[in-house]
Amino acid sequence: MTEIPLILHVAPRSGNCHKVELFLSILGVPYRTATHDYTPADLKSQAFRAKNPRGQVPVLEIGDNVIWDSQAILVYLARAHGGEGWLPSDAAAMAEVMQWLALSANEHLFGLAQVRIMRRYRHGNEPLVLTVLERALALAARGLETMERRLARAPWLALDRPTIAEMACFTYPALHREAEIDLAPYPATRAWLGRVRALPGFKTMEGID
Ligand SMILES: N[C@@H](CCC(=O)N[C@@H](CS)C(=O)NCC(=O)O)C(=O)O
Repeated sequence: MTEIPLILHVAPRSGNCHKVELFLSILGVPYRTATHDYTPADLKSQAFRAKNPRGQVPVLEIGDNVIWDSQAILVYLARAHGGEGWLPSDAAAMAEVMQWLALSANEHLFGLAQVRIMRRYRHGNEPLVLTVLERALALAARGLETMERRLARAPWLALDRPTIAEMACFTYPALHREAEIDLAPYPATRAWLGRVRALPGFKTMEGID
């Protein structure tokens, strides 16, 4: 059986790309890289957004499968190439590993990585100091746009059925009124909120209409 070649989309000095290259190297899995730059013409192009709606690296292509997000790529590689060792399927052990991926995706990305960018690699004319609200609004829009792109062509976020991706991504968009964020530009996401609400056993909370 011929191996499907792995293509890892990267950009210079990206710590998130390094996480993946580190693991590929430890696993001894062969791959080739496609290097991008941080200009809107590259990472924010329609062609690249078709691979990653967030317009970010890393992205891993395995034939027709395209995976974005360093945490998701690590999970894929661990299960596809690492057996039970790097990401066990035992419920408690899997959750213990996932806690640290969550820390990497939150505190490290929005703490250490942001401080590094601000102190060293601020690109172009991006203002150094955005208010906390401006930064949060930009991230909110990127999250909602990413969901909208997927939900415009599929009923559920990850697979052809509800998964824990729905559990993870429902609540804050559903609380948009409290955040004073208008969901009018996101019709597919609004329809999806309705589908999640219709799941058997759905439980609401104050602030969700
Ligand atoms: N949560 C994402 C974050 C990816 C990320 O922040 N990538 C940076 C490079 S390290 C990027 O593409 N920045 C360009 C941009 O956000 O426009 C992941 O873990 O892959």
